Amino acid sequence: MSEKNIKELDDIKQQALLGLSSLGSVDQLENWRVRYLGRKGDLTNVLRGISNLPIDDRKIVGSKANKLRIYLEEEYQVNLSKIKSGNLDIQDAIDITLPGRKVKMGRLHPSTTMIREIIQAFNEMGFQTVEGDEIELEKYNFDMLNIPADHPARDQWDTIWIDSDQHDDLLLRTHTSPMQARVMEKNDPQVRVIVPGKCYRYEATDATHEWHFNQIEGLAVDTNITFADLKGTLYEFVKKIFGPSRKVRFRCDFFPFVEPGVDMSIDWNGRWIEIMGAGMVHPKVLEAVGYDTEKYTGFAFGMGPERISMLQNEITDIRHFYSNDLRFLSQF
Ligand code: FA5
Repeated sequence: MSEKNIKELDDIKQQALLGLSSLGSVDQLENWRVRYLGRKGDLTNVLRGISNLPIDDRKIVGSKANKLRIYLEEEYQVNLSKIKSGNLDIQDAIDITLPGRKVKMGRLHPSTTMIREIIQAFNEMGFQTVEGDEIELEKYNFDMLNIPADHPARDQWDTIWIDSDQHDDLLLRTHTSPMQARVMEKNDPQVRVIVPGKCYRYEATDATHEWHFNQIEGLAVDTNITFADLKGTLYEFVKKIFGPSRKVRFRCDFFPFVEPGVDMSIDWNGRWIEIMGAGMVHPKVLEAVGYDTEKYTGFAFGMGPERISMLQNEITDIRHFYSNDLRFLSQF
């Protein structure tokens, strides 16, 4: 008989403690007290029934029930003072008189904003966006672009090589131009793509040079593409980004993968700032991907969006972009 009562007391204890753990206010605690310790409460019922038990059981059950009553009363007091001191009472803990504070929102990095703006300008001119890997093979970064191993032009792109047991020809791409070859290898003409992405060079940094930066490559290949198409496309791009009256300068430049080659600069308070290299795709590059050079011609360009953002937003040092200073980043 006493076993049944003892089991009943154990159950009451278990339920009472479980109920206690989810209480948050004085009212809830009072309900809890009435349920377990009140005149008609679960534990009081057991205590009342003790007089009907056989004499031996009375002692055992009575002592256990009394211990439980004392224990639960103590728990009640402890929780009451906790709630009153604000530790537990969630409702009372919220000070609704505290003025609201503005939530700090994140925002796009200025490089990302610039890249998206440039991509949009070219998408509107019919260029499709593709992306490539930052870890590249020497073959695509150099050889396929008419820059063989002994070519002095390689020095122009100081390369960060990747140590690997299996490969001795892995590098962090120094420009986005390897994607020219990769896109043409996979697609027959016509091609009209824009390729944004990160590039890396082992070079000293200064106000206009970072060792890691973004580039946006452009490539158009078709029948009858001429240098006039290149100039027209880039003028249109400058108009879209800088407005109709910004001065632009083309100058001859050398890149082994174009012929003729140019660089394009933008007027910045009376100074020319170079923003991209460009030119007509070299026949050797077209040949390397199996294009018919009698039939197809193309133009290509590669620009630095951080440099363009500097011009657009009057930023005097490119190193701000990656120094993670919120005073700088939050201005854009
Ligand atoms: C190239 O990287 C050629 N691949 C561009 C090209 C593509 C030419 C297609 C012809 C045809 P260059 O090293 O000049 O060229 O870099 C192109 C642009 O990337 C620069 O005009 C500049 O805007 C940006 N750039 C280059 N080096 C850095 C650097 N260290 N930090 C920031 N921007 C850079």
